[in-house]
Amino acid sequence: MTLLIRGGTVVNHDHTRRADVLIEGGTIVAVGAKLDAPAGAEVIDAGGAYVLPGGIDPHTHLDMPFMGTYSADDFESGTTAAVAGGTTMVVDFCLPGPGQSLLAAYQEWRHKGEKAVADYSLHMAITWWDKQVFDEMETVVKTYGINTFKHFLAYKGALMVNDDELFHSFSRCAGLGALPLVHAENGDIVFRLQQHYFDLGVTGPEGHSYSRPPEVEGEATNRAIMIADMAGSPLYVVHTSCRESHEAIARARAAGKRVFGEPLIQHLVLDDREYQSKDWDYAARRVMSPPFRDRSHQASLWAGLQSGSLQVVATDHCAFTTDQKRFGLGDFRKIPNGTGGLEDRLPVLWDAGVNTGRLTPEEFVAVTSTNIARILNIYPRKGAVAVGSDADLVVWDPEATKTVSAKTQKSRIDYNVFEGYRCRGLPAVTISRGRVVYRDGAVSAKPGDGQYVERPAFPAVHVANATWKDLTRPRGVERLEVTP
Ligand code: DUC
Ligand code: ZN
Ligand code: ZN
Ligand code: ZN
Repeated sequence: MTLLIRGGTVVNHDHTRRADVLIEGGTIVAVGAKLDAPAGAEVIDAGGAYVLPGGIDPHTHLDMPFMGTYSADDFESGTTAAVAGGTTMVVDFCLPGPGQSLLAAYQEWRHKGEKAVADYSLHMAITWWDKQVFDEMETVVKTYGINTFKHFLAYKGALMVNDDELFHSFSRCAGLGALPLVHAENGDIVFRLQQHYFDLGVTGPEGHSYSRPPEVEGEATNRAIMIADMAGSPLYVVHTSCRESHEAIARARAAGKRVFGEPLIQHLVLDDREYQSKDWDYAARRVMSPPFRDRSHQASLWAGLQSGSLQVVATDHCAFTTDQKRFGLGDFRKIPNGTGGLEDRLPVLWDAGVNTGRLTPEEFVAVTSTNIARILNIYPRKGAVAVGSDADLVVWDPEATKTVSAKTQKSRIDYNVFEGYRCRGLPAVTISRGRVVYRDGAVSAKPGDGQYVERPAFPAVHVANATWKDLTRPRGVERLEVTP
């Protein structure tokens, strides 16, 4: 199949130019001025619109067993929402059940992923530590093409790992050339604060926000950064939501540490006044972890994206219906944590970022696609409009407008946390590996069209990583070796 996108302005993270894009068999084969359409090629007239690399959302929870239920969007509805919003690849979290082998969990998640309409990849969660986990991590990296391992410092009694487990796992990541990810909230203190507010009679959704203040995130981010440094691994902090966490990351980077931070689109534009709503459903629908913050934190997150101390904008798409949220009526601790955003991330970020002058179109491409492709070691296959790259593209109309509404969204849930947000700048056409998957409001991709994307380990970065080793290690000891 041959496709020519004519008359657009191609935006990459590092340059912008008027160029046509020629695609053959799923791959970009030419980018240049006035390309001829080969016989039989389909031609898309970009009419002066932008042509961007497809969005990559590195943080989704589709069909995830969590808090007594399953997230409502699965790989079919989730990736359908993604392509309708200009995102052509998601990276979801493979979450082994208690005692489950990582290898069995991987097979389970690949099975879930068979319904994906767009490309997907997986992170592996490490939620306890033993010799089997140590051994299986190698297969996960070398055979399954997963180079990222997720660690929760929150969700005490469920997913949370302690510092000993964290140090072991980070060290193992370093040895395998993998990147540890961390959900940074101090789960012990969250647990205490939850009990405290509940005992005071705070049972509604506002209790969720009170019990997870920025300090628990700042503490956990600093701790994870120091542990990663001592283990000789880089670190990726998911859903960086507050000044305290951003400052820890910026400080670490200034000290030479490879630490990355990922704000969510929700935290960039929504704030904690939402939890004060008198409407229980309204507030509970917005319960996620970390919670929306006081508005003052938003300026810090935007500044991080502008300066490069934060690199990626994601969604943590983990959607629950209102009925599911009602599991927590009378006790905010039981409200399933999570919000949606897959369809809205690019349009809302363009409007709040590019239209306001906070981000250039090139910076928009960097934080929605290129930076994460590089961090996940799939660049330039993904994240670039370049010869040889997968033809995952968005024809982006900067003048098109819409008002976000649950009535028209592709997600299965019955509300949208961005409801009423007026966006200017929308995907006109989304292309996944050379096929049009979205145009004129309709998704044409089918379940199974999405492919699993393997991500190889990155050996070289790790030896260079620990700043700590220079001070304390005997000569010749590259890395503290931790075994089970
Ligand atoms: N936060 C959420 O809001 N949902 C899923 C997991 C998480 O960390
Ligand atoms: Zn299967
Ligand atoms: Zn999380
Ligand atoms: Zn998450």
